[in-house]
Amino acid sequence: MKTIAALGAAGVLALSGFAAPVKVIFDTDMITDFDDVGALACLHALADAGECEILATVSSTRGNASVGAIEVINHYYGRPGLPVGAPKGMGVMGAKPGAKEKVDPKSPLGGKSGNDGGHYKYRKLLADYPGWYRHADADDAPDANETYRRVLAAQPDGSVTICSVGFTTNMRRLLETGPDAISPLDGKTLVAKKVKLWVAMACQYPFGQEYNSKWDSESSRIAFSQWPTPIVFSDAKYGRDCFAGRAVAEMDGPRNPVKDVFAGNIPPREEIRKDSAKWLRRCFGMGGRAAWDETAVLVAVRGIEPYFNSERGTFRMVGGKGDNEWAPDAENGPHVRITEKVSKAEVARVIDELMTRKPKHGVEQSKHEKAP
Ligand SMILES: [Ca+2]
Repeated sequence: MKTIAALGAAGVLALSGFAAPVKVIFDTDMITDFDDVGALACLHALADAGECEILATVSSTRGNASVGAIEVINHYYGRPGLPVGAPKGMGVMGAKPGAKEKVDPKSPLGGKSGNDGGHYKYRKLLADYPGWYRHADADDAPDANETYRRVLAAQPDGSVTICSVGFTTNMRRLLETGPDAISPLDGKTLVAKKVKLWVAMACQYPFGQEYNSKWDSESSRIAFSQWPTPIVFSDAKYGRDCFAGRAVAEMDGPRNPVKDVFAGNIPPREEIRKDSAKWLRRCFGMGGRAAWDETAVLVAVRGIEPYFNSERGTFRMVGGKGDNEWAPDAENGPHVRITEKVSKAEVARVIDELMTRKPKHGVEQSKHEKAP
């Protein structure tokens, strides 16, 4: 069994420059912000280049268009059959974090004033790309536990990287699964046997509330404290001023769902320039949107070394309100947090280059030119 003690954070630091394609399960909230779309686009571009193999793409939210949005992007890149899933019975519901009510998938599209926390962009994606998805409502998708267990059971030992850019609900639920028809192993044993690494976009460094950790904080507490493999964190501080996506928003050529999402949600340069409060500049920058999730994909597929330095330490959830802390521990820290190495502008250029690549096996562009 591969444990943190056996491989250790020190071993993670050497995990770069993989010769074989990295086997990745991608776990995203796809509920409000849209760096998730950039991250999934980067992952597909890296798969097209033979750098990774995408095993599954699951949502960490439910009662919304998250799974359908994932499927639209998978379809664009010519991988419409990728396994998907969503949590059942717990987790962040609806289109606004913490919402108790389900959002009606048939509700009017487009308006930015609705109480949907920004999920309108994903419902719009489904409306604009009809026929490109199988699950309009994430609640109709398979249980993420089943997807995880089926995919993991079929893979070689110690071969799978999980890249999470959303909530931790699925990881917690997976750890709590028991033996079933898919595998005689319980969740924790299955993870320890099959998973090499969990790359998590999480952690407010050095202390605070981070979006992905806090909204299902009990799952974060359980998952991060009980996870039996190394974990690398791409923390909120790293990504918040690494801006990417304007390149894809402004690229020439036919429309596509990645371009649509970024073009529809990045403010014009002039608007940012005039923003006296500098709020837009902090959120978007001239380069696009903060690339929290895309950096996690780079780490998952290319490793830490090409673009990042790192710090060993311990991540833990503290209290009951979704706070976390990071305690540096260069000698014995079980976790790793990425830090700056090459400039963030250079990292953003790498991300932009990936996001603007034409899909290798993508659908015929002409087929969706007719969409509104
Ligand atoms: Ca996300």
